[in-house]
Amino acid sequence: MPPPPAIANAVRDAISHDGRICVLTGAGMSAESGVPTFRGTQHDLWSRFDPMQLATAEAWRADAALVWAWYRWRMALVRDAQPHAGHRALAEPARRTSRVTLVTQNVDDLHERAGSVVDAHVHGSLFALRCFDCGSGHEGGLPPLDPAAQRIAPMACAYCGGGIRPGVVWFGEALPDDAWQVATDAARDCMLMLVVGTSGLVHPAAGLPALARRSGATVVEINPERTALSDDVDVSWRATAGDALPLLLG
Ligand code: BV8
Repeated sequence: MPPPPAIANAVRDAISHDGRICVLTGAGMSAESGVPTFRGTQHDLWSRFDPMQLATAEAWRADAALVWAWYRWRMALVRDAQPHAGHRALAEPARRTSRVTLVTQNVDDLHERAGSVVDAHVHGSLFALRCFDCGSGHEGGLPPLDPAAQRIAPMACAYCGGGIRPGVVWFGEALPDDAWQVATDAARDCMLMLVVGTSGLVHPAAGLPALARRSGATVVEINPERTALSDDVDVSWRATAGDALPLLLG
């Protein structure tokens, strides 16, 4: 199934006019690599927990061992996952032109492992560990994981003894200034924005497509389902990232 002509033409126009292309990805980008989405219906060890509840500083203060076990499970799952053809297709144009800015809401490293340079991880990274209390980075390795463990005491900070947390942005926490600046600049400056695999429910990242559109860009959504963004994009392609991106960019 070829890309819808409107989308193929938008990509061709952007490239032929040497226009900037901003790609915004969400959890759906990693779904075909086996990484569960936030709002999907996966049945696993953690499906009885609500990520919105666990991905918070409050949850960490209340039960850091439960939250840390959830992240250790997610880190191991990402480590075992492989980038798919969609990740690799996104990495191609970036090698050919510096006009592509990749902004991701995802905290995994699948884009990087496919060869992309991620210009902005607006929600941080699973693997950038730091102290919850003093903020010091933690470069050490991780102790062996018991995959069945549902509570794992966080490692202690070498400097202050506080708990080592994942370097992600929890709900209620501010996005990293530098990543957010890159993301908003790219949304304002791009001629085309490809929005791949996001429900458009998490702010302020969910506002990036509207910012791009207000700034004159063509906004394309690639998602097998309708989303909160669908009424405000120029064209939607009901397709998965792994199917659509190789057809569009390969
Ligand atoms: C902040 C890291 C202020 C953690 C994540 C305005 C309006 C309403 C609410 C708010 C607002 N402003 C702020 C808020 C509060 C809150 C928020 O947005 N709440 C919503 C949800 C009600 N936002 C925040 O708290 C943000 N912080 O605003 O701070 C502030 C300012 C100054 C000082 C202090 C504070 C922080 C938000 C970041 C939260 N952290 N991740 C972790 O991962 O553990 S967000 C988390 O959701 C992931 O990063 C994920 O990427 C992200 C977004 O979700 P999606 O990526 O869209 O994933 P989802 O599962 O929802 O959808 C998947 C989609 O993929 C679906 O559409 C599906 O159809 C599609 N799909 C499935 N398979 C495929 C596919 N697509 C393509 N191919 C496939 N194969």
